[in-house]
Amino acid sequence: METGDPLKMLKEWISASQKTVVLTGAGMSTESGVPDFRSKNGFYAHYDPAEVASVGAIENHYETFHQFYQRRIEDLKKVKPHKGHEILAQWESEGRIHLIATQNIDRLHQLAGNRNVYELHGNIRTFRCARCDHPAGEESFLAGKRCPQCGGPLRPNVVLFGEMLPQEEWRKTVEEASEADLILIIGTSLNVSPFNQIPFYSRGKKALINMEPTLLDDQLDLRVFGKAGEILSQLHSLLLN
Ligand code: BV8
Repeated sequence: METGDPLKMLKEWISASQKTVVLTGAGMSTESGVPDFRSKNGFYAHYDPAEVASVGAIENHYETFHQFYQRRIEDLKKVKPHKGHEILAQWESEGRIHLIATQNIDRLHQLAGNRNVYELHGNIRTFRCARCDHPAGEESFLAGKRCPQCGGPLRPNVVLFGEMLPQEEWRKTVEEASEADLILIIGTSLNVSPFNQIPFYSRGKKALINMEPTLLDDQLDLRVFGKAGEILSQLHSLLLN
């Protein structure tokens, strides 16, 4: 772990990096008003992940599953990217960052203007039948409709616990990470695998911007504690000078 002012150190690393891959989690979106999962007032304080975000949830607790996603979809209609998202979009256009691999399903990175974004935990903007995979629309899902093809239950195209991550995006993320000289991890508890393994495909430096320590801090090279939007704004100002 490095010593000295972590913010200035991180600014130097970003400045010097030839290839930076950014990994984000729910902490990247809380300043847009989207709750995270494992903080004290996060989603999992009110919902059991096994009941709402696992494959079994659809078969055994469809009502709770449907309510969980219905609420998140409705809430997302009111949120927009914050300063931190906008800075990451500017950094992509300036060539400072190469790729964002996100666990978030809110598409705020894309709304802010980032084009190289891999959604490794899917999204809640597109839907399908949980039984026959027939594509479905948001309004059908929100209305609790069944699949017109087979009568099965509808679901968002998120990656639930026990499901594989999208293989092509996963392969490309691992490839980019293995060539990166800086992995910048923002707003995640690094609880969930295999996403939390991505930093370790890189031989480069691994830096964290987060409100609190994560499970893997002892394997990281630098940590800046604070709010993503604020830290990214400070880094942005430092990089301008
Ligand atoms: C798979 C649905 C294999 C989408 C989610 C036992 C031990 C170890 C692993 C396992 C195990 N049992 C099962 C597993 C594997 C499992 C897993 O990792 N479980 C963990 C939790 C124990 N993983 C899987 O099942 C994955 N699939 O492994 O498949 C396989 C192989 C063959 C065949 C079939 C399958 C699939 C992972 C599922 C991902 N989907 N939910 C949704 O509804 O969103 S997980 C859920 O957690 C979300 O997706 C979310 O993206 C993800 C990670 O959460 P974070 O983003 O990190 O959010 P969190 O709240 O935890 O942390 C936020 C952090 O930000 C906090 O530290 C907070 O302090 C900070 N913060 C907050 N605000 C700010 C901030 N920081 C800065 N600024 C702020 N403003």
